[in-house]
Amino acid sequence: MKVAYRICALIIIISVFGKAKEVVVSHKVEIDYSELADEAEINKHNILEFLNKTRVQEKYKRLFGTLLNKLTTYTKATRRGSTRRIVFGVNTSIAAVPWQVSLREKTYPICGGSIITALWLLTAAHCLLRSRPNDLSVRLGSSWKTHGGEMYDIKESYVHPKYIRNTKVNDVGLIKLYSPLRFSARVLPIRMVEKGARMLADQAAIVSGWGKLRESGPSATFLQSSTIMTIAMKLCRHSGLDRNPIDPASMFCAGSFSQPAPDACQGDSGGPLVSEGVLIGVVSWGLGCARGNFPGVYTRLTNPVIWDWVYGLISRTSRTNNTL
Ligand code: 4AZ
Repeated sequence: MKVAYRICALIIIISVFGKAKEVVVSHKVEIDYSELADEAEINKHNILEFLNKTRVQEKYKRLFGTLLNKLTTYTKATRRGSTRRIVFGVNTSIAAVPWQVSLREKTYPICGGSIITALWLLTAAHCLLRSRPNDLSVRLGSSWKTHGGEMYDIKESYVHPKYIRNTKVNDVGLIKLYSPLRFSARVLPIRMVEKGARMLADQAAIVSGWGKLRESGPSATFLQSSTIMTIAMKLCRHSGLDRNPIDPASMFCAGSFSQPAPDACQGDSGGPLVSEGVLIGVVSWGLGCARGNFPGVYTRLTNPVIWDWVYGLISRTSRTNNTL
């Protein structure tokens, strides 16, 4: 009987300490049980007596209380933190979205973009309007906004000829690099959607970038991403957005308008929206960020007016390169 008690008590101790350790590891909350564990080890032959000592019970309660406090503080901090991300996004390694680039004007980050070939990057037209190619550069292959990866100068930039500034119709632009990229696990192109492909509503897609973490907040230093859903045009037009014109030919909506939900924000513009491994959209515009009733608006890459222009440009230069 006594032996059975001892075994039970040992199991309890091991599982309690084991659990505490698990929690500690998974949440990176550190608490030192070694003193208690050492004492338990010394007293293991008389484990019940050891556990029943008031001193031990007090100590255990105290330690458990500390652990609980730390966990509560940690949970509150992460909850607070999560409202500060891409706007409800999560920290994301560049290796998960290796096509993502950071577009800079005189080293100041202004927009996102996507690698579509070794020589060409896709972004939003409105990201290219204010600057000359000489003032632009890109950082790629890094999860951090301000360091790591590689910086490349830009040789040429192009804005869609039918881009309309005040309505953001055909909001797409292309960037040509001086020399082809060396691809790696952190620098890879993304396949662009097929021309005229049928786009479905309620499809999951990943949006990423170093844009603002909340509407009038700071921007991310570490890459953020979030899974959002494509929204049927009929529904989108009934959202809070309908005060502003949504051009169904060159735009589509994604995100949510029934509750505050993940959304792109200022600085994410030009960045990718990827569904099932295919680039379907470019972050274009919205009214504020993650407000609930205003989903994000993305450039519709399946639109032949947009698709033909992109392919026309990138294949014209690869033909020219072939003849060199
Ligand atoms: C912007 O200003 C911007 N919530 C981009 C996306 C959204 C809002 C603003 C979508 O670049």
